[in-house]
Amino acid sequence: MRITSADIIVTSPTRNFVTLKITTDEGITGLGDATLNGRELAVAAYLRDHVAQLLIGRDPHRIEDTWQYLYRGAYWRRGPVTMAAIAAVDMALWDIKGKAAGLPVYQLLGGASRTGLMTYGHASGRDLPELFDSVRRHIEEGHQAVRIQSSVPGIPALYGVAAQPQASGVRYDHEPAGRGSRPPEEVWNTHAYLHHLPTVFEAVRNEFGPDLPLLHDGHHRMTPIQAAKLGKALEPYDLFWLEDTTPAEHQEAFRLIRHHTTTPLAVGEVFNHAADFRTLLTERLIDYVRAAATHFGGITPLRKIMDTAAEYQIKSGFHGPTDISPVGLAAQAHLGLAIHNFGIQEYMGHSEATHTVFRQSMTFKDGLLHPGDTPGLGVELDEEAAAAHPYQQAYLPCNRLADGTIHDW
Ligand code: EZ4
Ligand code: CO
Repeated sequence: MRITSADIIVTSPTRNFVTLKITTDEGITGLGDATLNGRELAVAAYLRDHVAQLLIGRDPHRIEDTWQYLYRGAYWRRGPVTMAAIAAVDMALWDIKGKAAGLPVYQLLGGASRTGLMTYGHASGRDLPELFDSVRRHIEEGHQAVRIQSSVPGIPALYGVAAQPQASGVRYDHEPAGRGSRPPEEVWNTHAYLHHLPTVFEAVRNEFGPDLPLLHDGHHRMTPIQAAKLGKALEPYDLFWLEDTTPAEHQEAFRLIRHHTTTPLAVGEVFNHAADFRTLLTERLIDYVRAAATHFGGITPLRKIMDTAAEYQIKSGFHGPTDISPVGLAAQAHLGLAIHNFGIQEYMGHSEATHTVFRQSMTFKDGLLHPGDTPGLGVELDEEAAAAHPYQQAYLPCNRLADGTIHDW
């Protein structure tokens, strides 16, 4: 089998998605996700102008060799644009291999280690009643765990908190994506946040009892000592994890956080290379790997980092927001089903418009996510539907302190 073409499809059903479609001389096609929120067209150009021509004529079965060729052959290593592009090729080749074998990708990765994937959804509220309603709705939808984000008095708009009640159709703070040519700006106040958040968790525990697994995302906004303080303050509420406390390129900073708190830690949604995790894993400084197949170079390297993590009793908690396409989500669902050290899968569910463009075999029932048994990744792209939703500029927000200083997002 030989690759005959590699096409890049950019579509924007509520959010922008970049998809690579690889076609072979045997008529089998494969899909890969290359979506990098806010920098989508850079990855599309990288694939179209520099990668597509390298794929023509190659044997699609040679996944490892193709990965190494694109990684080492570029000379310039790592980086989110490069690794999202390589990820798309890797996923598309796994998709093709599965279709050629007549097997879902999880079977090629060793077969299922469980019946399905435990998930968590994103509950949020501008006040406690709204937050409680949102938690109840997520439990009714089948989530076994819930991420808790809440407004903070004195901060007008906040990441992770829907701008309107979620029942009114606004599913998330950034969906539909904030269209426009520059990021919206929000205000941030770490002191107010650190003061308020433990009171929210106390209220949620009082309302829902001790058994519901609760998560929280700090979105890289704390210093290491602030993160340590928050982890300690949240200990009575027994979190499943506390995510992205401090920018994790400072891997050594997690030593300080770890020494001060028993709250489990998760990090890595912006990582794109195994080296980003080296100190965190080998010193057991975190509990969950947040990488996404789409941003970490695909299924192949994500499998490798999870095998390394297993040596240190660290589990998966792959990044599953709606700015990863159904193809990227399927890729990590197949991997999560196969690996032994699966932890939890973030699952927000894509919008209806996204489902008209990407047709999926994935199911979410009885509280478990399953990638389905269709050969390959189990996602098909309706190119006509995709064309009806052309790319639109859209950016995640950024934030500033009260005095105007730009802060980590
Ligand atoms: O901000 O996906 O855990 N989820 C998150 C997401 C990220 C976006 C970035 O593209 O932190 O909301
Ligand atoms: Co996050």
